Amino acid sequence: MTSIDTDNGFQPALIVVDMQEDFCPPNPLGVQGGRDLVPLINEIIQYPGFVVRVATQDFHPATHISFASNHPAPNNNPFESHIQMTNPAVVGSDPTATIAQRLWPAHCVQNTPGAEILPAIRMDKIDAVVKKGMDERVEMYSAFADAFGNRDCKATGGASADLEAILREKGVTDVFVVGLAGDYCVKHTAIDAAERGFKTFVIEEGVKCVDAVSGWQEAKVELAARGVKVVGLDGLEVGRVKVGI
Ligand code: VGL
Ligand code: ZN
Repeated sequence: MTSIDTDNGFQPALIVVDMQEDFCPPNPLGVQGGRDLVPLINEIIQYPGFVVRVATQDFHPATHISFASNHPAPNNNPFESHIQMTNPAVVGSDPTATIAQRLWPAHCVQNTPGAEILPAIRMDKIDAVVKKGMDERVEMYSAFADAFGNRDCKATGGASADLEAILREKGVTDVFVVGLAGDYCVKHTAIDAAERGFKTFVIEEGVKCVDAVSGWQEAKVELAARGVKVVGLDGLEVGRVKVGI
Protein backbone atom coordinates (compact mmCIF):
# COMPACT_ATOMS: atom_id res chain seq x y z
CA MET A 1 0.00 0.00 0.00
CA THR A 2 1.25 3.45 -0.85
CA SER A 3 -0.23 6.84 -0.22
CA ILE A 4 -1.25 7.17 -3.85
CA ASP A 5 -3.68 4.22 -3.62
CA THR A 6 -7.17 5.47 -4.37
CA ASP A 7 -9.90 5.31 -1.76
CA ASN A 8 -12.18 2.36 -2.48
CA GLY A 9 -14.47 3.36 0.35
CA PHE A 10 -16.70 5.49 -1.86
CA GLN A 11 -18.08 3.72 -4.92
CA PRO A 12 -21.34 5.48 -5.71
CA ALA A 13 -24.10 4.25 -8.01
CA LEU A 14 -26.96 6.22 -9.54
CA ILE A 15 -30.42 4.71 -9.90
CA VAL A 16 -32.78 6.60 -12.22
CA VAL A 17 -36.24 5.30 -11.37
CA ASP A 18 -39.10 4.93 -13.87
CA MET A 19 -38.62 8.07 -15.99
CA GLN A 20 -41.32 6.78 -18.36
CA GLU A 21 -44.02 8.27 -20.56
CA ASP A 22 -46.92 6.92 -18.51
CA PHE A 23 -45.58 8.58 -15.34
CA CYS A 24 -45.53 11.96 -17.08
CA PRO A 25 -48.38 14.30 -17.98
CA PRO A 26 -50.75 14.15 -19.77
CA ASN A 27 -51.06 10.40 -19.17
CA PRO A 28 -53.54 9.12 -16.54
CA LEU A 29 -50.80 8.29 -14.01
CA GLY A 30 -48.72 11.30 -15.03
CA VAL A 31 -46.88 12.79 -12.07
CA GLN A 32 -47.10 16.55 -11.90
CA GLY A 33 -43.76 18.01 -12.96
CA GLY A 34 -42.38 14.59 -13.89
CA ARG A 35 -41.27 15.63 -17.35
CA ASP A 36 -39.59 18.74 -15.97
CA LEU A 37 -37.05 16.55 -14.15
CA VAL A 38 -35.33 15.58 -17.41
CA PRO A 39 -32.66 18.33 -17.62
CA LEU A 40 -31.67 17.90 -14.00
CA ILE A 41 -31.56 14.12 -14.19
CA ASN A 42 -29.45 14.32 -17.34
CA GLU A 43 -27.04 16.61 -15.50
CA ILE A 44 -26.84 14.15 -12.58
CA ILE A 45 -26.33 11.19 -14.95
CA GLN A 46 -23.23 12.96 -16.27
CA TYR A 47 -21.57 13.53 -12.90
CA PRO A 48 -18.21 11.82 -13.20
CA GLY A 49 -18.15 10.06 -9.85
CA PHE A 50 -20.66 7.28 -10.42
CA VAL A 51 -19.14 3.83 -10.92
CA VAL A 52 -22.42 2.56 -12.39
CA ARG A 53 -25.66 4.16 -13.59
CA VAL A 54 -28.83 2.05 -13.66
CA ALA A 55 -32.29 2.95 -14.97
CA THR A 56 -35.41 1.11 -13.83
CA GLN A 57 -38.46 0.59 -16.00
CA ASP A 58 -41.95 -0.33 -14.80
CA PHE A 59 -42.96 -3.01 -17.31
CA HIS A 60 -46.33 -4.60 -16.67
CA PRO A 61 -48.31 -7.24 -18.50
CA ALA A 62 -51.77 -5.93 -19.52
CA THR A 63 -53.20 -8.31 -16.91
CA HIS A 64 -51.30 -6.71 -14.00
CA ILE A 65 -52.97 -6.86 -10.57
CA SER A 66 -52.41 -3.14 -9.92
CA PHE A 67 -54.61 -1.99 -12.81
CA ALA A 68 -58.07 -0.87 -11.70
CA SER A 69 -59.48 -2.06 -15.03
CA ASN A 70 -58.53 -5.64 -14.15
CA HIS A 71 -60.94 -5.70 -11.17
CA PRO A 72 -64.73 -5.76 -10.96
CA ALA A 73 -66.83 -2.70 -10.10
CA PRO A 74 -67.56 -1.08 -7.78
CA ASN A 75 -64.20 -1.50 -6.04
CA ASN A 76 -62.10 -0.60 -9.05
CA ASN A 77 -61.56 3.12 -8.99
CA PRO A 78 -58.04 4.11 -9.99
CA PHE A 79 -56.15 5.96 -7.23
CA GLU A 80 -58.95 5.29 -4.73
CA SER A 81 -59.74 1.59 -4.51
CA HIS A 82 -57.57 -1.02 -2.80
CA ILE A 83 -57.67 -4.77 -3.28
CA GLN A 84 -56.17 -7.58 -1.21
CA MET A 85 -53.07 -8.96 -2.90
CA THR A 86 -51.68 -12.38 -1.93
CA ASN A 87 -48.01 -13.31 -1.83
CA PRO A 88 -47.22 -15.22 -5.02
CA ALA A 89 -44.22 -16.97 -3.43
CA VAL A 90 -44.48 -20.60 -2.43
CA VAL A 91 -41.08 -20.78 -0.79
CA GLY A 92 -38.98 -18.35 1.23
CA SER A 93 -41.82 -16.16 2.49
CA ASP A 94 -45.31 -16.67 3.89
CA PRO A 95 -47.58 -17.66 0.97
CA THR A 96 -50.69 -16.68 2.92
CA ALA A 97 -49.52 -13.11 3.47
CA THR A 98 -51.78 -10.43 2.02
CA ILE A 99 -51.29 -6.71 1.51
CA ALA A 100 -53.70 -3.91 0.57
CA GLN A 101 -52.80 -2.83 -2.94
CA ARG A 102 -53.76 0.60 -4.26
CA LEU A 103 -55.23 0.43 -7.75
CA TRP A 104 -53.85 2.50 -10.62
CA PRO A 105 -54.87 3.45 -14.10
CA ALA A 106 -53.33 0.97 -16.56
CA HIS A 107 -49.75 2.10 -17.14
CA CYS A 108 -46.39 1.01 -18.52
CA VAL A 109 -47.82 -1.96 -20.39
CA GLN A 110 -45.01 -3.97 -21.94
CA ASN A 111 -44.11 -2.91 -25.45
CA THR A 112 -46.45 0.08 -25.59
CA PRO A 113 -45.36 3.74 -26.00
CA GLY A 114 -46.37 4.46 -22.40
CA ALA A 115 -43.72 2.07 -21.10
CA GLU A 116 -40.90 3.84 -22.94
CA ILE A 117 -38.28 5.71 -20.99
CA LEU A 118 -38.47 9.38 -22.02
CA PRO A 119 -36.37 9.71 -25.18
CA ALA A 120 -34.76 12.87 -23.80
CA ILE A 121 -33.11 10.92 -20.96
CA ARG A 122 -29.41 10.32 -21.67
CA MET A 123 -29.71 6.54 -21.91
CA ASP A 124 -26.38 6.42 -23.73
CA LYS A 125 -24.81 7.03 -20.30
CA ILE A 126 -26.83 4.29 -18.55
CA ASP A 127 -25.04 0.99 -17.96
CA ALA A 128 -28.03 -1.25 -17.24
CA VAL A 129 -31.83 -1.20 -17.34
CA VAL A 130 -33.86 -3.20 -14.84
CA LYS A 131 -37.40 -3.91 -16.02
CA LYS A 132 -39.74 -4.75 -13.13
CA GLY A 133 -43.36 -5.46 -12.28
CA MET A 134 -43.47 -8.16 -14.93
CA ASP A 135 -45.30 -10.73 -12.77
CA GLU A 136 -49.04 -10.07 -13.14
CA ARG A 137 -49.75 -11.41 -9.65
CA VAL A 138 -47.81 -8.89 -7.60
CA GLU A 139 -46.85 -5.22 -7.25
CA MET A 140 -43.18 -4.35 -7.53
CA TYR A 141 -42.46 -0.74 -6.63
CA SER A 142 -38.90 -1.48 -5.55
CA ALA A 143 -36.50 -2.63 -8.25
CA PHE A 144 -34.89 -4.97 -5.66
CA ALA A 145 -37.92 -6.99 -4.54
CA ASP A 146 -41.68 -7.34 -4.84
CA ALA A 147 -44.24 -6.00 -2.38
CA PHE A 148 -43.80 -9.07 -0.16
CA GLY A 149 -40.05 -8.69 -0.04
CA ASN A 150 -39.35 -11.59 -2.37
CA ARG A 151 -35.89 -10.96 -3.77
CA ASP A 152 -35.78 -13.65 -6.45
CA CYS A 153 -37.74 -11.60 -8.99
CA LYS A 154 -35.21 -12.20 -11.75
CA ALA A 155 -35.57 -15.95 -11.26
CA THR A 156 -39.37 -15.87 -11.06
CA GLY A 157 -39.81 -13.56 -14.04
CA GLY A 158 -40.85 -10.41 -12.18
CA ALA A 159 -37.73 -8.48 -13.17
CA SER A 160 -35.29 -8.57 -16.06
CA ALA A 161 -32.16 -8.32 -13.91
CA ASP A 162 -30.97 -8.53 -10.31
CA LEU A 163 -30.26 -4.96 -9.25
CA GLU A 164 -28.41 -5.96 -6.09
CA ALA A 165 -26.12 -8.25 -8.12
CA ILE A 166 -25.34 -5.42 -10.54
CA LEU A 167 -24.37 -3.11 -7.67
CA ARG A 168 -22.32 -5.77 -5.85
CA GLU A 169 -20.45 -6.65 -9.01
CA LYS A 170 -19.31 -3.01 -9.28
CA GLY A 171 -18.32 -2.85 -5.62
CA VAL A 172 -20.90 -0.16 -4.93
CA THR A 173 -20.92 1.35 -1.43
CA ASP A 174 -23.29 4.28 -1.88
CA VAL A 175 -26.54 4.57 -3.84
CA PHE A 176 -28.10 7.82 -5.08
CA VAL A 177 -31.73 7.67 -6.24
CA VAL A 178 -33.76 10.05 -8.43
CA GLY A 179 -36.88 9.75 -10.60
CA LEU A 180 -40.54 8.84 -10.32
CA ALA A 181 -42.41 8.58 -8.18
CA GLY A 182 -40.95 9.87 -4.93
CA ASP A 183 -43.74 8.36 -2.86
CA TYR A 184 -43.75 4.95 -4.58
CA CYS A 185 -40.96 3.45 -6.66
CA VAL A 186 -38.23 5.86 -5.57
CA LYS A 187 -39.13 5.40 -1.91
CA HIS A 188 -39.31 1.62 -2.02
CA THR A 189 -36.16 1.25 -4.11
CA ALA A 190 -34.21 3.54 -1.77
CA ILE A 191 -35.45 1.75 1.38
CA ASP A 192 -34.45 -1.61 -0.10
CA ALA A 193 -31.01 -0.29 -1.04
CA ALA A 194 -30.45 0.88 2.53
CA GLU A 195 -31.73 -2.44 3.89
CA ARG A 196 -29.09 -4.22 1.79
CA GLY A 197 -26.36 -2.20 3.42
CA PHE A 198 -25.73 0.51 0.85
CA LYS A 199 -25.45 4.07 2.13
CA THR A 200 -28.48 5.47 0.40
CA PHE A 201 -29.42 8.99 -0.63
CA VAL A 202 -32.45 10.41 -2.42
CA ILE A 203 -31.67 13.67 -4.20
CA GLU A 204 -34.64 15.82 -3.30
CA GLU A 205 -34.68 18.03 -6.42
CA GLY A 206 -34.67 14.89 -8.55
CA VAL A 207 -38.03 13.45 -7.51
CA LYS A 208 -41.75 14.22 -7.97
CA CYS A 209 -44.64 12.45 -6.26
CA VAL A 210 -47.96 10.87 -7.27
CA ASP A 211 -49.64 12.56 -4.32
CA ALA A 212 -48.32 16.03 -4.93
CA VAL A 213 -49.50 17.52 -1.64
CA SER A 214 -48.76 14.93 1.03
CA GLY A 215 -46.69 12.35 -0.81
CA TRP A 216 -43.23 13.73 -0.31
CA GLN A 217 -43.73 14.88 3.28
CA GLU A 218 -44.86 11.39 4.28
CA ALA A 219 -42.22 9.65 2.17
CA LYS A 220 -39.46 11.69 3.82
CA VAL A 221 -40.55 10.56 7.28
CA GLU A 222 -40.50 6.93 6.17
CA LEU A 223 -37.17 7.27 4.36
CA ALA A 224 -35.54 8.76 7.45
CA ALA A 225 -36.93 5.99 9.64
CA ARG A 226 -35.53 3.35 7.28
CA GLY A 227 -32.03 4.79 7.10
CA VAL A 228 -32.22 6.71 3.83
CA LYS A 229 -30.86 10.25 3.79
CA VAL A 230 -32.67 12.85 1.70
CA VAL A 231 -30.05 15.24 0.35
CA GLY A 232 -29.94 18.41 -1.71
CA LEU A 233 -28.24 18.85 -5.04
CA ASP A 234 -25.90 21.40 -3.50
CA GLY A 235 -25.04 19.32 -0.45
CA LEU A 236 -21.77 17.63 0.44
CA GLU A 237 -22.94 14.12 -0.51
CA VAL A 238 -23.81 15.00 -4.11
CA GLY A 239 -20.71 17.21 -4.20
CA ARG A 240 -18.53 14.11 -3.96
CA VAL A 241 -20.01 12.57 -7.13
CA LYS A 242 -19.98 15.89 -8.99
CA VAL A 243 -16.21 16.06 -8.73
CA GLY A 244 -15.63 12.34 -8.91
CA ILE A 245 -13.78 11.73 -5.63
C1 VGL B 1 -45.13 3.58 -9.75
C2 VGL B 1 -47.37 3.48 -9.26
C3 VGL B 1 -47.49 2.30 -9.97
C4 VGL B 1 -43.84 4.33 -9.63
C5 VGL B 1 -45.23 2.40 -10.45
O1 VGL B 1 -42.99 4.21 -10.54
O2 VGL B 1 -43.67 5.07 -8.65
N1 VGL B 1 -46.20 4.10 -9.15
N2 VGL B 1 -46.40 1.77 -10.56
ZN1 ZN C 1 -46.61 0.12 -11.94
